[in-house]
Amino acid sequence: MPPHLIDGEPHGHHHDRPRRDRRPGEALRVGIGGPVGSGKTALVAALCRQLRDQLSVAVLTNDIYTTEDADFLRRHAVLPDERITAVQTGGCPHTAIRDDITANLDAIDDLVAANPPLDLILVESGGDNLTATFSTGLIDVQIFVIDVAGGDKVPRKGGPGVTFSDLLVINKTDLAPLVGADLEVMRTDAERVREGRPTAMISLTDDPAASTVLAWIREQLAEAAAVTG
Ligand SMILES: Nc1nc2c(ncn2[C@@H]2O[C@H](COP(=O)(O)OP(=O)(O)OP(=O)(O)O)[C@@H](O)[C@H]2O)c(=O)[nH]1
Ligand SMILES: [Mg+2]
Repeated sequence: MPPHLIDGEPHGHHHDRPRRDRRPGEALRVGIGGPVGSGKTALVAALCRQLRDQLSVAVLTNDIYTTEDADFLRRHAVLPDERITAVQTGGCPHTAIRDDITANLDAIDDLVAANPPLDLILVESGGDNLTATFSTGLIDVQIFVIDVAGGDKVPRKGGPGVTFSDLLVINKTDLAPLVGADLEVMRTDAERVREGRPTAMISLTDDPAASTVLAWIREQLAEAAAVTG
């Protein structure tokens, strides 16, 4: 099944939360959150592969006890080592991206210092549950990634990530027949709780370029460039 955007209107909704003050020339920071195993790191890898030749990209990962996600990205050489860094969050991954974001901000400073001027920084949150969201002091826009294997009830359950993220990604549509998930139900429920915010249904297995998410990121970059010059 091809990737599909539910809401085709790229600028069709109003921002409903405060935004970080981006200074001219600063990288756009995109948060990528969502439950354990939904495909956040796979999406980060896909985006890096697609964007690294045209843009200056860096990645920051948040893991609970390890640096596994950063190690995976390095092992697969999606970016040079100095463009990938990790924060080990200890017990509470959502605290590090929502409440006490100091370690993340320090890590971003380090990425900026170690590299030529950056256009884009992808910040992956430690996977935990449906309640994790990023502080607007840390990122400019956020993507929330859920997957089909979690069941077709997930969009209906809502939660801040599912409802208010700037882009909801429903990944692993290739698994729908295997787990008996109804994609049409997921699409309709997402549409209802999100009230016009966009949703992308994708399969990184079928579309390793993550084309709909990529198009959305390019749109965000263009919009950000128009604002700060
Ligand atoms: N079938 C299928 N598997 C996928 C897809 N996308 C990712 N996966 C697999 O799902 C597993 C988890 O993917 P990750 O990218 O590690 O997920 P994550 O959200 O980063 O996980 P945590 O960081 O541990 O929370 C991996 O084995 C991926 O290969 C997809 O579209 N279809
Ligand atoms: Mg991960």
